[in-house]
Amino acid sequence: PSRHAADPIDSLPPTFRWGVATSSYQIEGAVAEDGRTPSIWDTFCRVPGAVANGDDGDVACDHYHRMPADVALIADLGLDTYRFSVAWPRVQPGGRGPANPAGLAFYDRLVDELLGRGVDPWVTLYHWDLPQELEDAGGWPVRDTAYRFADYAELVFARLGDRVKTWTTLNEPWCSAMLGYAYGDHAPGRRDLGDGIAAVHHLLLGHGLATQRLRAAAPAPVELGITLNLAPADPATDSPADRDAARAADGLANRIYLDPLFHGRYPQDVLADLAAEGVRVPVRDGDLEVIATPIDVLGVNYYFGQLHSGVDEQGRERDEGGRPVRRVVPRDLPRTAMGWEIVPESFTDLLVRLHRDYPGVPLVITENGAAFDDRPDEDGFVADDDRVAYLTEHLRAVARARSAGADVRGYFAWSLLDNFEWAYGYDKRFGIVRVDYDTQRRTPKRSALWYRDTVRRVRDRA
Ligand code: PNW
Repeated sequence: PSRHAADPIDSLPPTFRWGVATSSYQIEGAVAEDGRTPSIWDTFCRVPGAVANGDDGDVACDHYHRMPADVALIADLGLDTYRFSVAWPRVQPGGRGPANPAGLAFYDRLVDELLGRGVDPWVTLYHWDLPQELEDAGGWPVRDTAYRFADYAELVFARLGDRVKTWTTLNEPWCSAMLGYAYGDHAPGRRDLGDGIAAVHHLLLGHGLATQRLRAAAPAPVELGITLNLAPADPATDSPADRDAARAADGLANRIYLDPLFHGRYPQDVLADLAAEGVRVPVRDGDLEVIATPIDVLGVNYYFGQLHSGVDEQGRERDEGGRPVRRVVPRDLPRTAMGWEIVPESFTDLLVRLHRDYPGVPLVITENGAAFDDRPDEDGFVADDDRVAYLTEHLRAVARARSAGADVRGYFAWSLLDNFEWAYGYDKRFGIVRVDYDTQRRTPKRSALWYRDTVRRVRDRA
């Protein structure tokens, strides 16, 4: 085959990792089995109006009882890696104290099932299901939670570390901290900027402490990392006000995580913005050294980019309270069912920018995908050409970023299955495999077959 591939996807190397991702609360169900205690999401789902249709994760995709068949699905798609998360309240009920062997046994079986089918397990330790008891003790705004997380990480590692070689501490601390504690859209539903920022710091501290503990506990080399959802923030125009709005948005979405992780400091401009709101980051001596503990891989979740403006519709740069105007300017671009603008070019820009500003750390796309208004035929098959187009364009964006020097090592589609999409409940479907929630039947969508064929083609070319 020619070295100059017509499709940039065909330039991805033979060593490139191909996978799918899920998370515990979104697929497992079985919320009261084998000693699992409630998480903040079990509680939040019971708050009237918090989740669409009053949906919850009680049953979800019933993955807890269908795990071997779901693993078979992954293997049949020809994928080499599966990214899943461990439910903290399953393996350490209440968030402290001894392990729950029955809860750990599930992940033990999952790992063995994967390895038996030639699929590499990638474990995420925290994908948002904080034990409710820890929330009752203050949650992520409280410093102690970081230490509880490090203990929990060690306990999972002690059981799975002999077979799992890649570990992600946190999934998307922006969502945990800001959606959970500052904006109230996610569990536990608090709305306080100070709580949100304290949560940011304690999540990062927990990440650093856990990284140190796992590194010390590992007998052989392991790959340790964190996954961030990074949101490209571009100015709507070249005006100083719009550029400042984009700077501020980038600061709070991206640099407040990246700078401490890779440069050992919080960005000054973000600290100044927060101080203007009367908020400070609760940093203690030595915290930043812990947070900047070297990692082996940065997980990047990308869904959309946004344009930002510092000017309102009337041309004013200050709101009534004298604060700078901050607003997202919608573009005339196609959107997913989430209302998210489809901007693959921003994905390339983001990866190239990471390579430039935070050089040296390999990148893996730990999530990328889209919800669309799927219409199954009478056999449950979904001809999701919109999702195929989304995934194709975004994989091309990854390949282009690699050609521009970004060290991207792999790609995980979000998600294997339609699942519990947080505050949107079961309304929004991100799966490449359809789930019929009445029968729990799984039917690969056209996008799953496309993904299988693409992976096979790229591997065969090599
Ligand atoms: C991620 N935003 O969440 C999560 O890691 C997944 O669990 C989730 O299902 C997936 O993306 C799709 O939403 C996000 O508002 C939630 O920017 C919200 C945002 C981004 C990511």
